[in-house]
Amino acid sequence: MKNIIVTGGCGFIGSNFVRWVAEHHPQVRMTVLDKLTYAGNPANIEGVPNVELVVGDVCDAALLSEVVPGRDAVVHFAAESHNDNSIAGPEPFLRTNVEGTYRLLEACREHGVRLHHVSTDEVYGDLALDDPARFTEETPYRPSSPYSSTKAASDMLVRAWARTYGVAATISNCSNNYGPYQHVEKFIPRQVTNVLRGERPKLYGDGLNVRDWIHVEDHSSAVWAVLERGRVGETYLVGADGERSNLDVLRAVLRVMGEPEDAFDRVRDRPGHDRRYAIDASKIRRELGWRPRRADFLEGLAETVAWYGANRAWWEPAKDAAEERYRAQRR
Ligand code: NAD
Ligand code: TDX
Repeated sequence: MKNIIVTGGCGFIGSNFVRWVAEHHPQVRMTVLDKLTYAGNPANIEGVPNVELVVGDVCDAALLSEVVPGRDAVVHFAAESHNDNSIAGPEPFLRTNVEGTYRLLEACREHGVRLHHVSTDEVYGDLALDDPARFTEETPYRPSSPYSSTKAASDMLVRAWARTYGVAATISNCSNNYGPYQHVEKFIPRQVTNVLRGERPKLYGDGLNVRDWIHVEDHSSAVWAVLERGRVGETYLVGADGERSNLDVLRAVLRVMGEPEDAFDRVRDRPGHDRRYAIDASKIRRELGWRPRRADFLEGLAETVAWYGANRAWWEPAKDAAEERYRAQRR
């Protein structure tokens, strides 16, 4: 891997991946292809060596036929990624997540380029709180939200193109990421930036929903492991044994920020809200020797809180618009 395209490389995970690759594999040249939607910020990759930014849409077949040929791989992070937005307006999710993945598959097929598709554990639906099971690569797809159903559709396209046309594709399905540069609409940054602005955090429903948290650096190293050592045609689940209820996470945020643990509001629940996600990452550990290095959640959380405190100029311009969207959704 010497020359790769990173779609969505100005978003949260894509930009962390770009910075991680630049640090750990400085010989790799990266072209970031990003539409710069509300979620994309070129400042996220400013100053990173060996990176070129092409502003454009993954649905633009003509553009793909210019940038894809001759690459070692396309690493596909670009997506509409927020569940609440998908409930309020699903159309861009269909376009970017489904049609965009289709266009990339066609470009990779035509030009014989490897594709790594970055996906989510949400394609498996949810588990009950008391279910001992965790998701594995064999769990049947059962997505619940417009967002997760479009990600499930994109995974299916990748599998079909790999089997039918022999596209050299791999897929990773990761659990909930946290860390620096995450958009203020998402759970942890929303609560941290609320506290920083003197506003109360907002917890959906009873707050007992469980997410399986992983630091974004560990997701980056997992995607790299699949790119370098993954078997073409395979799917790898990525997680760091980080199951926690939203209530626990919120109380931890409040503790780290020196606030009383009950200083938050309960608000209307998300329609169709998935109860619990949990990943069994044995396959990527066993086959690729991947290990999470940032598995201490409370340490990573404290560092993330400090990052938002030190980077107000990065998140403040996006905060009012994000809260306006929530007001319209009344969450
Ligand atoms: P994000 O919303 O922060 O970033 C998405 C990026 O894609 C932005 O830079 C945006 O400008 C770009 N983009 C959107 N539409 C585009 C288009 N049509 N063409 C080109 N670029 C476009 O998302 P994220 O949280 O960084 O997620 C990245 C990927 O990882 C997504 O595919 C998501 O499904 C997956 N994922 C996310 C998580 C998580 O916890 N956030 C977990 C597992 C998987
Ligand atoms: O204000 C909030 N209050 C709240 O209680 C917000 C924004 C969220 N929540 C809850 C909903 C979820 O149970 O917190 C949990 C996490 O919410 P999000 O950050 O919106 O993440 P989630 O819906 O779990 O999806 C995330 O992980 C999987 C990413 O956004 C997806 O892109 C990824 O695929």
